[in-house]
Amino acid sequence: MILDTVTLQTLRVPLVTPFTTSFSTQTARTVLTVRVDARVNGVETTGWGECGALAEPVYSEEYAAGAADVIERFLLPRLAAASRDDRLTAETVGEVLEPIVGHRMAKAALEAAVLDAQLKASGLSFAAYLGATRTRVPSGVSVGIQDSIPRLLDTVAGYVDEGYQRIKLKIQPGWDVEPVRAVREAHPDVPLQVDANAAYTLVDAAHLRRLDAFDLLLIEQPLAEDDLRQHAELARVMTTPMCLDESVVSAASAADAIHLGAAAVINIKPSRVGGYLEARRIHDVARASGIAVWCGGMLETGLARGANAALAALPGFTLPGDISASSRFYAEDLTTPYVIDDGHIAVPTFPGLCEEPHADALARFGDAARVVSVA
Ligand code: OSB
Ligand code: MG
Repeated sequence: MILDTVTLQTLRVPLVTPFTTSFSTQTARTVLTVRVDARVNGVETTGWGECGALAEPVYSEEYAAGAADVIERFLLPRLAAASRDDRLTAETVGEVLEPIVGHRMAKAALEAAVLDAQLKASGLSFAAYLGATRTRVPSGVSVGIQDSIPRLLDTVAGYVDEGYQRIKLKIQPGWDVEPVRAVREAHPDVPLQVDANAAYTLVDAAHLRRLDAFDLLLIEQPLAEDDLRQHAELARVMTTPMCLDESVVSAASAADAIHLGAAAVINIKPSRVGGYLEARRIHDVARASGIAVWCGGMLETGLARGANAALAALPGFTLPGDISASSRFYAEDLTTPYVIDDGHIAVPTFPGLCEEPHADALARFGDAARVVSVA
């Protein structure tokens, strides 16, 4: 692939309802978009990616403005050099950017845009490229921390009525056992799980064990990102399966977590791990070890929601992901909205990872696009 230009734009897309986790309340998604204009074997092609980084470094150390900076200052010059040496493909982006430490969400956005451009040039869908084995994936929903238990029950009932096949409740100290008990009593059979976003410490082990009473599919990331050994210790005293999100940043860290007994389940978020290709490697590692995986989310817009669905259509994704309809977060998506149909999201069949975003949505939600020449 020969790169011509890369365009960065930061959007602020309003959320239909505030989303509260143990680390923040968001009322809009700040999303950095990457557009790549390139040629593959002389054929002009355009690809799009979005960066998973939030506006603030509260989920991980990355944040949208920082991602834009590292892309422009350090990542694009390396991609441009690889392009000039004629060794740039989606499959080489990872190794070309490897000397820059960390910044996985920034790298993932670039890899996605290059991959989208490459697949569009050859007319191949992302699902076909990956070897996906399903045409639709079961849809789960992540439910933020609410003001009261009655409000939580209303919110959950609404999602159950829409057909969501699995409910994930965000928890934090002071919002855990009682809300989970209330939802379990109202929905005795719904597949239910919780996500603490690292809000607890091992001192809370006895308290967290009370969650074992509610037949949860899993507990996601109760402890800090670097507490792998402590997660293993907590896993030994709880019957609820331990799932890691923030702690798993690569296939190597996934293998470590599995071998330490810190993860019985892994949430695979393509952005968190540096891109879809590393996400597939984690799927492969987990599958070889008999560890279940599911696809997590970062409030993706239509630029990445369908690609997540394609990833989740690989055979090792045996639990429903945080792949909900566009309407879960957005009144207006950047592309044709993803819809929930019979509890599922359809895996896209169009070439590439995403549809071209609607120009009017980019104009309404976006700042001035910044074209970076890379020739
Ligand atoms: O921990 O899974 C998480 C959103 C932002 C940051 C972290 C997380 C989440 C979610 C929402 O739970 C998942 C989604 O539906 O996109
Ligand atoms: Mg999580």
